[in-house]
Amino acid sequence: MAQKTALITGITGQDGAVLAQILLEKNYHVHGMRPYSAVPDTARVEGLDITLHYGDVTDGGAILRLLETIKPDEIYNLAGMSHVHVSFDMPELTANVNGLGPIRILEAMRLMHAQKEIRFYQASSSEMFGRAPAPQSEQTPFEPCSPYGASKLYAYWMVRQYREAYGLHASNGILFNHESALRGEEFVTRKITKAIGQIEAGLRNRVSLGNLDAKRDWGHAHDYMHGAWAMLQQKTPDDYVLATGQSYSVRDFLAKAFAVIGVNIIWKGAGLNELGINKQTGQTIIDIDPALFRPTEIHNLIGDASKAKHLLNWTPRHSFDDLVTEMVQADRIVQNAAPMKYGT
Ligand code: F7E
Repeated sequence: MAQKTALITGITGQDGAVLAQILLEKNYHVHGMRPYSAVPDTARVEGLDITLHYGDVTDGGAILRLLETIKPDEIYNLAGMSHVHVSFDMPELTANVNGLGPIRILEAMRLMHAQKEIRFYQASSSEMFGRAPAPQSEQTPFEPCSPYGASKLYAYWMVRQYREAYGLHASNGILFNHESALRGEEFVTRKITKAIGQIEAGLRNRVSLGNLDAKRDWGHAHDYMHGAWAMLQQKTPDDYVLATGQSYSVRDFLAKAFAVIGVNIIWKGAGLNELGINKQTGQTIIDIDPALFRPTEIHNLIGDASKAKHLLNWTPRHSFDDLVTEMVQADRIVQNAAPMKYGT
């Protein structure tokens, strides 16, 4: 079989790095598009046999030229303004990158359609479900409650529009939260595991967090990027939810993560005055920072991935316990044996 060529936008993020490794293992030529950054941002893809190109989903001309140059078989659009809380402060940028960005790629594909069929994956998000009651599946009506969720929902509909109107092979992967040791430190799971490593090493005393009672369906990025690849191997484009079907609160994540280093938490106080105390030492290790609460919050996400299980034969291989343990172990400074790498 001829070697395939893939283009990954957002290759410098967690998902881009994990997907690049998966595609290299499958013998793809992997090209990555990355935006200009004044500070080094390629640590996650260091040493991988890939070709990096400057480009940005806000620059339609750059995208078209890139597609004409590398003529990919598959495009994975992982570029995005991915932080939900930040999207409240930058709604226009969020809409431009997450909402219009995919359209610039789809337009370029439309222009090239006569020359070559290109398959397109859009990183849609469980954040589009917002306040819709759990469990959420492909049939659930969307109710986004953040600028991020609304921007992703616009892109979701435009993917379907290009698929139906112009016959493009374009699919939406509606992915619930997915994490790994490569997760950005601004997301709650990695923020917690990074802090645990530092607290254990005596480099800090505590971690400040926002809403501890929000529940998320947390899976492993490696499982989810494998699912993204599987979507583009289908003859017909479609939309799929990827999720574990189980949800845990931030508080549950904290308890499991601290337990990995042998620390039990006792909760004292309530609301903004709540504290997490190290049961063994009596020291405060968790406190609440009101600035970390969002103007509107999603309280509970639980995905129903039956369609992906049935049609893609996809099933998550990592349990919540595996995920938490892997992330904490990777961030341990004391007796840290694990290099920063996603699990297999
Ligand atoms: O927040 C709560 C916060 O920022 C998870 C992105 O990949 O998944 C991710 O979005 C929960 C929220 O992820 C802190 O309020 C408490 O309820 O890790 P997160 P997210 O917003 O769910 C979806 C599927 C995406 O598509 C997004 O791109 O944790 N929380 N305290 C906190 N969150 C953060 N970040 N920091 C805190 O201190």
